[in-house]
Amino acid sequence: MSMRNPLLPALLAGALLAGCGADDPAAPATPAVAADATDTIKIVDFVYDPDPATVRAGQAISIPNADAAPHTITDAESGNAFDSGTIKGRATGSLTIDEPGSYRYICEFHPFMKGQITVTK
Ligand SMILES: [Cu+2]
Repeated sequence: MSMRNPLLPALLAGALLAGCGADDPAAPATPAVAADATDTIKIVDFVYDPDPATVRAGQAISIPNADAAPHTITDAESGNAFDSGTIKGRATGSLTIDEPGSYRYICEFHPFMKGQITVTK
């Protein structure tokens, strides 16, 4: 019996190639919903940041308003699913959304201010 197996190098090479090939599919996109979630939406120069935003249901969102003007974060569709109420200039508001979903919102005072928020469980 010979130790030399003419197929062995080919088998090893095949195993190595298979191992390499398996690396790419083995690196799936991490479900980063939780990591992307924020608890703060800033308002600076009449712009919401981040936009779009992802938050967790029931999580209090802090809304620091850096402008002199008052702003709100108000549900753009029904107008009453959520509403931060008036956040005075240089003040910080707060908002909690309990119902998971994807929402568009506006500023009640400046309807040209638009944002999107995704609420995850
Ligand atoms: Cu505003």
